[in-house]
Amino acid sequence: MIVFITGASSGFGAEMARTFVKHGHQVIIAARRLARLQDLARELGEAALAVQMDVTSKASIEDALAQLPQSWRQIDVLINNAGLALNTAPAHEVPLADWETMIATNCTGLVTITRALLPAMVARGSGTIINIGSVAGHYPYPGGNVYGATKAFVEQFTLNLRADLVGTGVRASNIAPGLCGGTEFSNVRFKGDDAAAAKVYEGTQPLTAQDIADTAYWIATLPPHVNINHIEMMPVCQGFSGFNIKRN
Ligand code: NDP
Ligand code: 8X3
Repeated sequence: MIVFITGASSGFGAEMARTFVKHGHQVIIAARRLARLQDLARELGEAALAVQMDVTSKASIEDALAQLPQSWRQIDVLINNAGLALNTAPAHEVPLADWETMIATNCTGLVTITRALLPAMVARGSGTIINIGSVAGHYPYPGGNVYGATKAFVEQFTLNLRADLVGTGVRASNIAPGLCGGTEFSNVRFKGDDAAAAKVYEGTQPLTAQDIADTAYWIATLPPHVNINHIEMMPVCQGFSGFNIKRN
């Protein structure tokens, strides 16, 4: 299989690339930081192709796809993993620019690349799209505001893809992980405050990028008649809180 992975310069995306290559597949690894991708491509050898791409730019997506060598163009699996959370400030304080960046990356970027690759999958009668959502798309929490909303979009977009793709042979799945350590997610969210990022995982045994990669690999390699619509994952140490009630 040829697997196109967005956000492969770090975290889940890099681990997914390693996992698919370990099982004999080819990966197109895309992100903005080309040097990181080139390091990973060197590690993975000829089975990996590094492609610089900013999913917030339609032109960048179009350029990246136009430059794919002929032998890499039949993409079997698209993993829409590129994404980010910015900030944990409440809605009335968070900079609007942070919201705009999350929407541009997690929603607009995801649909733009999906729209670009989907017609060829439908024409071939096979293909798998795996979107990376979040538990934040199902459960609200303070400071989750637009991040959670973008991941709810990912969930509903995936289900609506399913509605359109019935009978085409093309599959669509949403993986919604909870607390997952060992990636740059919180470093990005806290804008380089690595101490604050580390605190998120203190005293926990979070999910790992390998857990997510194994799940993506499992979904992509199920028999072609099986579609996982959505799968929600949490570490055993994570659960739910009650409703927050302000009392006088
Ligand atoms: P990382 O920050 O480690 O990885 C995010 C990846 O997205 C990087 O490779 C980054 O590459 C890429 N990316 C960000 N913006 C863009 C852009 N504009 N264009 C192209 N690539 C971009 O985080 P994770 O691996 O943890 O997160 C991966 C996905 O999983 C995200 O969608 C996140 O929301 C989701 N998630 C994470 C959880 C967690 O707890 N870690 C839990 C649930 C969901 P570069 O900067 O080089 O462009
Ligand atoms: C990342 C998980 O709980 O930080 O999507 O929103 S959480």
